[in-house]
Amino acid sequence: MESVKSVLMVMGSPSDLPIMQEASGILDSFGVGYDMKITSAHRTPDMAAKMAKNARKDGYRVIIAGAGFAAHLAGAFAAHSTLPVIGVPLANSALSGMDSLLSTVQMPGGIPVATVGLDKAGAKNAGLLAVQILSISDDSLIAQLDEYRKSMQEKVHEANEKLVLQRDS
Ligand code: RP5
Repeated sequence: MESVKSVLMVMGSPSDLPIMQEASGILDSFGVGYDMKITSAHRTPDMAAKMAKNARKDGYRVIIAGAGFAAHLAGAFAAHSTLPVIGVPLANSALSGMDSLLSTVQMPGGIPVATVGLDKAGAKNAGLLAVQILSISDDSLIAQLDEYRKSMQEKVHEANEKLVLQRDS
């Protein structure tokens, strides 16, 4: 099981925390170590750049970056690090996240950001994608991922059984 802090999770504001906890919840449930920091591409650009530049030598293997509005945090981290960066666009603006989605996903060729969907489902998938990346070199995570998928399948089967029972009653 991963015990070191393999994931650096950053977000642009404390207001992003309730959504980004979907990602940390996944990492917790898989026993993956992480650090969580507030830093902003716009409000604390030097701090964000320094964190990104140091991320690999600090021992992290994946970066998750969540931000809303003109969301440049994931791109800024990707600009300063060759670690895989997963971007989570947040839907907290007057444009309901269309701004952060496009800011995060539309990276110029050469600097990739693996952008997941908006908000809670996106943050959850960011956590899972980080686990999947780490599973390349950690067999215990493969077994847990298999178990996670199996339990999702069982829930669907159970839901179908309930539907049949409701129809027959
Ligand atoms: C972004 O601006 C942050 O990621 C946050 O989603 C958004 C609004 O921040 P606050 O004004 O709530 O601090 O940089």
